[in-house]
Amino acid sequence: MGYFGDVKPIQYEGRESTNPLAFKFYNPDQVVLGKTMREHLRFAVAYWHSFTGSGTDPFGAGTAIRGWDAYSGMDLAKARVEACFELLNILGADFFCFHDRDIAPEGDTLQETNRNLDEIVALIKENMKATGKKLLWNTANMFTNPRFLHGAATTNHADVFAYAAAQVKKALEHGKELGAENYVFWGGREGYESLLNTDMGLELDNLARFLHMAVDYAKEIGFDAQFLIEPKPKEPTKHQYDFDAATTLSFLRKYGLLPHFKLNIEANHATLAGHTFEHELRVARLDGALGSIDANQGDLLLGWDTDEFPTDLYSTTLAMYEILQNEGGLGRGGVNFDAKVRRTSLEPIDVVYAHIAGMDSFARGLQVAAKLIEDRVFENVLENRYATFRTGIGADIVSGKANFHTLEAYALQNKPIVHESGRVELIRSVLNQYILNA
Ligand code: XUL
Ligand code: CO
Repeated sequence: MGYFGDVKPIQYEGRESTNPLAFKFYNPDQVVLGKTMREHLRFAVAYWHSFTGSGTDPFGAGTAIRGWDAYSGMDLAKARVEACFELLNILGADFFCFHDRDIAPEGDTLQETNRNLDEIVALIKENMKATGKKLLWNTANMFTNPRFLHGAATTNHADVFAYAAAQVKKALEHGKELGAENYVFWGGREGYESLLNTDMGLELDNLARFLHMAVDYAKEIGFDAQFLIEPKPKEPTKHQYDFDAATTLSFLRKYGLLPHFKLNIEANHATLAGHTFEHELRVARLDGALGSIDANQGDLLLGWDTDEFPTDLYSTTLAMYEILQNEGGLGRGGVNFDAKVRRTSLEPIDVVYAHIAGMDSFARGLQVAAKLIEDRVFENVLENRYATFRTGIGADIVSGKANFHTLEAYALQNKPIVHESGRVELIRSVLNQYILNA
């Protein structure tokens, strides 16, 4: 019996299956638009939710019943590694992701912490070798320890900046050791509580300095992972510097960092920022900066990050539509389930059901998005809607031939403008048909 019960690797059984331990849509080897589903989706399990998390909330203790509960310290860390590779095998997921502090306990000193990490990284490496599973990305947790209460790279205290640098240096070395495809920066404490005591200019400059140093060090050690920034508008800080895709891209551009970074877009972070997931993906994509996604969904009735497993087919379809339109799809990125089972879903098998639900939702989203693209559904909509920019004065605007003189002359002699319907409701009902029938 493993940590997740007596569960065999999950198989694809098709949409009519009633077996809860089977995929209804995710068929890894099925080819969609020239690539297999496995190649398109590159599913990853998030260590922090599925192995480190326990179901705590601000009002109550953990509720999850897990086979590693009896262990502590390094034994606990080792048991979690075992559980991780067991789950990857059950799900047929090729990737996983972790923060340094998810995989090994902190010691009394940075030296001891690093030794703990080295030991677990070696164990992870053995398991990766034996199973062929890969690290989609790793990252440094610079938000849980009280040391980071004023921030990490955006702290007011230079010693904390140095500590954070030491932590990321080590994480980059471990990323290289494990052949990570990406390295993520999510700045949990990189923001501010009050402008009254905040030197925003210095903090942003320092954040950029920090990221440049990370780029330089990765180059120095030959770690060629794709660097990703994960935007989030709030939580834990009231105002996070990486608020959303547009804010983050503008920061990267200002500081000359854009050539070195792409974005890791998370669905629940998008909705917290008042955007849809697909909006954030589109903004990133238009800048050639869509790198990877954190797949989850928020509860729109709640104002915090609920990190639910993604089951909303509208969202997964429109997300996959953006990803398929992205040059090279997700490239070196993937679909990382930054998602946790609900506090009431306390049994280990719930973690398996949750991932099946998420994987099937993205697989279905992929199928529907591919069909929408094949049938040029949205392309036709746009072609009609923007037709006036293909001829006459519109073509002059787009080609750069027009100026205020020619435009004024045109407007003065023009006939009254006649508009056509945007047909949003019709388009939505067509989308429904595709989701139901594609
Ligand atoms: C927090 C969040 C993080 C990042 C990695 O909201 O999404 O787990 O994905 O630090
Ligand atoms: Co995330």
